[in-house]
Amino acid sequence: MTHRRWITAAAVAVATVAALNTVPATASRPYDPTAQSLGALGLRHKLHVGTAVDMAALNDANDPEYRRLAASEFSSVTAENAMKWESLEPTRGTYDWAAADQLVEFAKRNRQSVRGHVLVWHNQLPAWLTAGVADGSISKQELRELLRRHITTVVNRYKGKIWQWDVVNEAVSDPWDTPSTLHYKGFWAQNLGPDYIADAFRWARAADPRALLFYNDYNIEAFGSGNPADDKSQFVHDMVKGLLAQGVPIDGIGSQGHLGTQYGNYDTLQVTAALKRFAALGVATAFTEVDVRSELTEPGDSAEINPRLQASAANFSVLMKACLAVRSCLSYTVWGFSDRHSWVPEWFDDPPQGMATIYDENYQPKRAYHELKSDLIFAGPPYVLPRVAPRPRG
Ligand code: 9MR
Repeated sequence: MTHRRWITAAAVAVATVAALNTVPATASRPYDPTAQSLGALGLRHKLHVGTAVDMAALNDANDPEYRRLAASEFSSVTAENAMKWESLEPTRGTYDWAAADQLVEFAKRNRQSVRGHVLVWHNQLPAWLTAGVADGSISKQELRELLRRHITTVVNRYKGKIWQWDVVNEAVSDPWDTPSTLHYKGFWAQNLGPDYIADAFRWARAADPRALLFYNDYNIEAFGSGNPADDKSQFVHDMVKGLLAQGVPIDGIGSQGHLGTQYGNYDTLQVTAALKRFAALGVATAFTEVDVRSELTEPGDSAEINPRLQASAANFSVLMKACLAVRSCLSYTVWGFSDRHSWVPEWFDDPPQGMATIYDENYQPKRAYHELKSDLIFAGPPYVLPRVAPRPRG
């Protein structure tokens, strides 16, 4: 090889290594991607892999493994409950920031991004608020003002520290609700009408010009009939399109990703297509609350557990591969990382459900964890390229 050719070859090799963001192997330090965390492997693709954090578990001195994994395995965190209105303002006029502040500090110490969850939702509202509206002591006009003040106060407190805010959560009904035609549901729509959605995004933007502002919902992982009357993905798509046309500063659509192995499951290309349709609106996307639960009919029976572990892993992987395939998909967050701390068994008891996360109750990684890891390791150009984040809309 001539000197010149050799230099060219060396330059190409260096550029390739840089592009893949990998560490070259040496005899003394063989490169082993399986030893890397999900968070580190995700960053090869500029993808944040995150988890929801349960503050009680994080602070439990008898459960140090929770804190260790929350700190080391993920590049992003979400407060599972600590930033909800009932947690922040349990008594009217008195904010309790302790837990939310603690999570933001934890993230900073561990160089993690924070997804803020959640500014406007019909659940986990303070009792003083819902009771006041119910007994008429809080008027509609006052309610709107209380919402404006809440959003402004919370966003302002964490200004510059939150990467993505879930501004509005779960505003749309499901086909099993009454009426079955999809509509704006819940406390806020009932009391303020659907305009609260545009208002909320505008108020959030006014308080933080840099955070990415998301609409977040479940059962929008794939499109269905394409009719917004019964296809929730289409409804959300059309809603966001309408908001953008009105100049509302919405930057992203969060697809929660609460799946169950007992349901018909999606395939990767279906989910990829859904993300692309959202992305075509010009917004970012993210999986924000991924878990895959199973019915536990015969606990301990390996003939049942094996297919459930396998199906759960496949579902986690479908969402990850779809996310990797679409450059607008900025983050992939699991809703709790261990079966020891998961909302699922508390919520679904007839029949009991569980096994929804990527580590078992003893913090041993499950098949789902290994599949996510392989997805991150084996992905790369030309089809999987680094994420492209939008500039926050003014
Ligand atoms: O995981 C959360 C659980 O601890 C709470 O009790 C529950 C109360 O509504 O909310 C859970 O988180 C929800 C999230 O905030 C929004 N999407 C659905 C999640 C699971 O219910």
